[in-house]
Amino acid sequence: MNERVLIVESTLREGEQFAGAHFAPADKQKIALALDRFGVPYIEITSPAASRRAYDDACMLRGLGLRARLLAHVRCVPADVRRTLDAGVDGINLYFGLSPLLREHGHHRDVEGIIAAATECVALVRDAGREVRFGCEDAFRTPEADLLRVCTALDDAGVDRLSLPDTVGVATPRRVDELVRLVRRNVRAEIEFHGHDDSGCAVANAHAAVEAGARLVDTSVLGLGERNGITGLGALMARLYTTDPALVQGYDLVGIRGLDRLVAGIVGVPVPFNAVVSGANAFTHAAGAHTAAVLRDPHTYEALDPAVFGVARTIHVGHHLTGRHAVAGRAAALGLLLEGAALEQATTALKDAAGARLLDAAEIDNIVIDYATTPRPDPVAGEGGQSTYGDGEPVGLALKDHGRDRTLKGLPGLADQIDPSGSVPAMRL
Ligand code: HCA
Ligand code: CU
Repeated sequence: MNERVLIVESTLREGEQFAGAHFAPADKQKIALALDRFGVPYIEITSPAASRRAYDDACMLRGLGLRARLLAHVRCVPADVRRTLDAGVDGINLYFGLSPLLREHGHHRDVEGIIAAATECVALVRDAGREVRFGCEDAFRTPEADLLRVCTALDDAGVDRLSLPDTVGVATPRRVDELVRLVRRNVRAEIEFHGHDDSGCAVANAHAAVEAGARLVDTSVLGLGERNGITGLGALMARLYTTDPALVQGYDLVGIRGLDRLVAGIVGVPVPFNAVVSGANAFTHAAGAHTAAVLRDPHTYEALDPAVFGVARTIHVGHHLTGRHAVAGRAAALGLLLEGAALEQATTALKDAAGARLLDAAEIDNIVIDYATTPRPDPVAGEGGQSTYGDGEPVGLALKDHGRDRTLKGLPGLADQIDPSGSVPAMRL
């Protein structure tokens, strides 16, 4: 059985570098507690040597008594390391730019100079009895010989982990596989991967790193980070779960949506519509052929079981591609019977109306109701009478149309759900 992947959760470090992110101490506390509940073994934070604020925040986070270990991301500068040790973190993630570009335009040290500076700092952390990691910044644009020279030297110096960051998001899964295997063959330390998403491969690259034997992966909630960010926590969980649930054992997958919303709210951005797991329509089926098949067996069009993530599957009913199975399902959810010729007519009417323009919830339900006036003889007990926006607050479903007022109160049937867009009725199965 596969071992679980160890997440180094960097929302409070890489995520803090997202332009526009400002985490007040109370925000950091909320995020750290939520990540701890989620089950991450490591939380990476900004260097306590970076500012008075960063130092105080590190002390505050340490005082929370988290199960997760706190790792500070610190330059290979002895004074910074000492200050960080004073803050009482569990470990230090050291780093140095290795690629010719970062050497030339950044710190101007050669490979031996990098090794000397890093080795001194590794010794300081080890002497203090804390965990120590070295990160080879821009590893994927560094000549292999230089990378191996640095990795083997710091492995000899006693680091617990060596990280291979794809700092500018140029790597591909195949290249990640090669480089992780190459470094692994030559060192004793565990391998960590940190991948940026500039060209859209951050999750795939992290997955490739795991397949190649990396034990740790850096993530942030929603992938927040420099530029367009890094491997997203929720997306990586979904990817790993799909490969083998053992890879994500111990993580509270049901907590992903809450975490995404919490951090999005703090940063002041919406949860992206296409976010893995948390996207508004991540578990919504629309086309008739899909909905009919999903109603028979969800595996037909679902790689992920929404229940694993605490989400309800929804069937979208207001589309010109909506099929009769979805319409019958919606009628059942409303406690009505709709079948045979009436079902065909209702489906045609719905397709025609939805083909002309976007319909709102009431309009769609009125079409269904118009063709299915017979209450279901065998109502299924359920919530009925209220719809919800996503899994958020309930809204009364008062339907007014065709000269009739219909308030669907206490109707038996499957629970209703309306897409978060508010305009599209869907059915929770
Ligand atoms: C940075 C760059 C970094 C470091 C990663 C690491 C990267 O912001 O300092 O040290 O694990 O992407 O290389 O985030
Ligand atoms: Cu980074």
